[in-house]
Amino acid sequence: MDLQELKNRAKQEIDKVVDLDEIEKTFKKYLGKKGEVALIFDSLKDLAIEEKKALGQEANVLKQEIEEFFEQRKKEIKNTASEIKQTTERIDITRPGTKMARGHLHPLTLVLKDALKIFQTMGFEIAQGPELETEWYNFDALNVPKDHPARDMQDTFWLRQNMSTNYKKQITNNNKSNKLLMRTHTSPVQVRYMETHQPPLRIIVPGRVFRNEATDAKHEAQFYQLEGLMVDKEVSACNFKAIIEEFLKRFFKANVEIRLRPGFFPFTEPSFEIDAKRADGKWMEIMGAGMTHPNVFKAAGLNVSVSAGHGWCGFAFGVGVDRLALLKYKINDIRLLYQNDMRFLEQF
Ligand code: FA5
Repeated sequence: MDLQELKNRAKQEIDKVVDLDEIEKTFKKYLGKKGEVALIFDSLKDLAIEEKKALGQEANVLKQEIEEFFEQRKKEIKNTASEIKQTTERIDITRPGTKMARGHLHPLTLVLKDALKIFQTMGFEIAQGPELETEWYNFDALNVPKDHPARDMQDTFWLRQNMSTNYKKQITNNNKSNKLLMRTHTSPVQVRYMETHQPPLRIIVPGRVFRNEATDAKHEAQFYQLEGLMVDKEVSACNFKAIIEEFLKRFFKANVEIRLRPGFFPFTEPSFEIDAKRADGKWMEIMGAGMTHPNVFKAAGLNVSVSAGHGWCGFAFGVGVDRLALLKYKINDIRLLYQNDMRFLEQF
C-alpha cells in the first residue's frame, strides 16, 4: 500500500472541493468507517508484529494529515462563502422595516378594563366567583322563590350532577341546594363575598354569565356582567344614583342621559332598572339595581337588625357589560362581539 500516493491523491481531491456538501462526501471516501484509511487499518491484522507496528504508526500519521487537509479546506470554503456574501449582499439600513401586525384588545376587554378602573378609583375592590354555581348561591341565597320562572330549564343551563366530587367540594355549601348550574348572573358573588368579609365593603365583580335564551341584537346566551355591591351603616338609593351617574360620566366621557324605572328583583327592595339613551335616541336597558334585601344579608350570615342601630344596609347593581360596549362604540348588534370577525375587531 503506497501511503504517500494515497496522501497526494486525497490532498488533490480535497483541494478541488468547493462546497461543504461535497466535503462530507469526500470525507467519507477517505476517513469514513469504510473509507480508504480504514481499509489500511483493516489490513494490519494479517501482518507480522513488527510490520504491523511500523505501518500502523504511518497510517496514524496519514490519518491525521488527511484530517488536517479537510479542516484547512473547510475553513477556506467558509471564508470564500462569507466573502461572496459580503460583496454581493448589502443591507440597506435606510429601508423602512417590515411592519409587525400588532394584536389589540377585544372591545369587551377594553370596556371591562375601563369600568373596573373607574370603580377602583371610587374605592371598590374587585371580587370574583365561579361560573359553575350552585342553586343555593344563584337563587336561594338571593331570595329567589322556588317557583320563580328564572329557575326554569328555559332560562337556566342546569348541569347533570356527575361532576368531580373534588370540584363540588370547592364550590358547594353542604346543607344547601347543591344542584349545579351555569350562573345566570354575577349576583351570587355578593353572598359568597359577604360570607367571608365583614362590612363596610364595596366590591365590583366582573364575570361571564349564561342564559338559556334565544339571541337577538340585544341578547346573547352568554354575556358579561359587572356586579356592584356597597354595604355600610347608612347607604341610600341616593348614594347609588350618585355613584352610577359618576361612573357613566367617566365611562362615556360625556353626560349620558339615563332614567331609573321601578323594577323587581327578589334580592333588592326597592328595585330599579336603569336605561341609557342610545345615539339613535332610543332607550336601552343597561342595568338592574336596588337596595339589598335583608334576606340576602341573612343568607350570608350578616346582622340586619337595623332597629337596634347596628344593622347593615347596602345597594347592589348588575350592569350588562356588552350593553355598555354597544353604547360606547355605537355597535348595533351584540352578536358581533362574539363572532371573531376580523373586519369588526380591527376597528378597536
Ligand atoms: C340581573 O341579572 C340582576 N342580577 C341585576 C341586579 C344585580 C339587580 C344586583 C339588582 C341588584 P337582569 O336580568 O336585568 O338582572 O340583567 C342585568 C343586565 O344584564 C341587564 O340590564 C342587561 O344590561 C344585561 N343583560 C341581561 N340579559 C342579557 C342578555 N341576554 N344579553 C346581554 N345582556 C343582557
